[in-house]
Amino acid sequence: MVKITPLAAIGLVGLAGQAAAATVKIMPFGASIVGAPGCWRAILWKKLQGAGITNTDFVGSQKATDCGFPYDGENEGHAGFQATGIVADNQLPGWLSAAKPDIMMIHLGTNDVIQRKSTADTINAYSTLVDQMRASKPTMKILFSQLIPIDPKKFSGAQQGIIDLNKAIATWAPTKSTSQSPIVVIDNFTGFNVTTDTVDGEHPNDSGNQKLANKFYQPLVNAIKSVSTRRQ
Ligand SMILES: *[C@@H]1O[C@H](CO)[C@@H](O)[C@H](O)[C@H]1NC(C)=O
Ligand SMILES: *[C@@H]1O[C@H](CO)[C@@H](O)[C@H](O)[C@H]1NC(C)=O
Ligand SMILES: CC(=O)N[C@H]1CO[C@H](CO)[C@@H](O)[C@@H]1O
Repeated sequence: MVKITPLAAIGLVGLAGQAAAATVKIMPFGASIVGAPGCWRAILWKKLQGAGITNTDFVGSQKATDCGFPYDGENEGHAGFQATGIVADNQLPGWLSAAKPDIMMIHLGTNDVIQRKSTADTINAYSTLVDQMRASKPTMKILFSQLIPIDPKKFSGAQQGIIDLNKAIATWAPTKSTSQSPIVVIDNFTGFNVTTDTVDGEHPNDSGNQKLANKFYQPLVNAIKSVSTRRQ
């Protein structure tokens, strides 16, 4: 972190190149698919480095897990957590104020479905969480992933719950999106196969991690650019 004196700050206003290099903080947010181990985040970080996008800081109270190579792995992925539970326990505001993200990258709700929370209750929880994100930063950029499928043989009935919640996310997100704080929906369901892309019918394997990284990549690059060009 470089300390910017008032004089240098004035200089930055006119220098698009330097302004674009300002650090953009990204909070990956969700449950075990995000955090434990969540190696799609490592692959995603590596893709950003490969593209020369290095002005990022992944943030959150959870540390990097071992994904075979070093990467910026802080995150807010809490194994077993539900969107409805995070709201009930009012956990997000504290995580946000500790880390101050510019971008939220979210895959959250699989445990709500497994624990039979209704689609409506989970969507209501999402709305509260988005309000909390905007209370932390009014211009928060929000990447909201639809949920990857889970194996219906292992989680009886849950597959349909995932499909229902994904449909609800697609209709809810545009109503909650604003121009200063857009919600971009990322379709992580289509093309994801529980047999070949997960280790256990739920958590992504190498192939699934690659797919998640690929789906998140371009929306994340767009969000990083929109944050860094706005910065002064
Ligand atoms: C997933 O992969 C398995 C094994 O290759 C295949 O039998 C199945 O049809 C695939 N499912 C989907 C939804 O593509
Ligand atoms: C998981 O990913 C690897 C590497 O892409 C693949 O070869 C394997 O068949 C996948 N499935 C399981 C169940 O590990
Ligand atoms: C099953 C499911 O939720 N599929 C959705 C995946 O995302 C696309 C585009 O966002 C939707 O059209 C599908 O219905």
